[in-house]
Amino acid sequence: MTFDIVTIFPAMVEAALQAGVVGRAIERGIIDVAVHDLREFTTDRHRSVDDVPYGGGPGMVMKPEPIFKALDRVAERRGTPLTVLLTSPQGTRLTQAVAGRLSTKEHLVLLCGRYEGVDERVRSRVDEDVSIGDYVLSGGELPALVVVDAVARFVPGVVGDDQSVAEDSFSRGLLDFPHYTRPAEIAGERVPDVLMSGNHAEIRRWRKRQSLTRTLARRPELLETASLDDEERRILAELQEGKHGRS
Ligand code: 4HQ
Repeated sequence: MTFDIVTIFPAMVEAALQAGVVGRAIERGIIDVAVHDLREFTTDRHRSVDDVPYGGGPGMVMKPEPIFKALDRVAERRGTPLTVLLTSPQGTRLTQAVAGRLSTKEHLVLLCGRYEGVDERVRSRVDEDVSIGDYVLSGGELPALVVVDAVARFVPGVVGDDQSVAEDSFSRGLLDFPHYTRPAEIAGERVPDVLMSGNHAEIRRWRKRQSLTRTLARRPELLETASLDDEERRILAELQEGKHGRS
């Protein structure tokens, strides 16, 4: 799978892509990510990527020509079909399900908006707007990186065996259970005995109960769509009857 990120801050995006799971996947050639400096597609002396809004008002608008040229270049290099995403607060909210759907595309292009946004005519080249949440950011670079990270994790081989995508709490629609590592006690707080018991069936049940308890307390709406197995349904029923305490 390939990703092309069109931005006026290529250094910011490139730095982030070198870290962690995504950085390793790029090194190994499992995904290919190219970052395109929008200014390279300008033709004027000042390399302008923005201009004043028609109709007046505050702020600047991203000029369409450099964006069209950048998209033409990406299409030339990658071939078709290209899926062009614009990061915008008006977009489809990114969820684990949306990330999974986007991971079925061969070539994703992420257009990072800055200023007040892009000239509306850029839309003719955009397949979908994507939002990472309801808050205002100063540019689309962080959202683009979020999309690449969440989508790339669905590409086979990107996430190592020991991590496992299927067992990711969110893939199952539940919040994660608590994690502990050594030491067994710190600042008077002990690791729960069950985790040191070596009883793997009981550990699995404890983790399920923890996930369900947290989800019920913090994100009860997730339970409406979560895919629960028989044991989880039983534990949830118990929790809802108020049995077995609070945690
Ligand atoms: N912006 N999710 C302004 C966002 C955003 C978000 C992106 C702000 C682009 C021009 N994008 N521009 N939230 O706040 O995706």
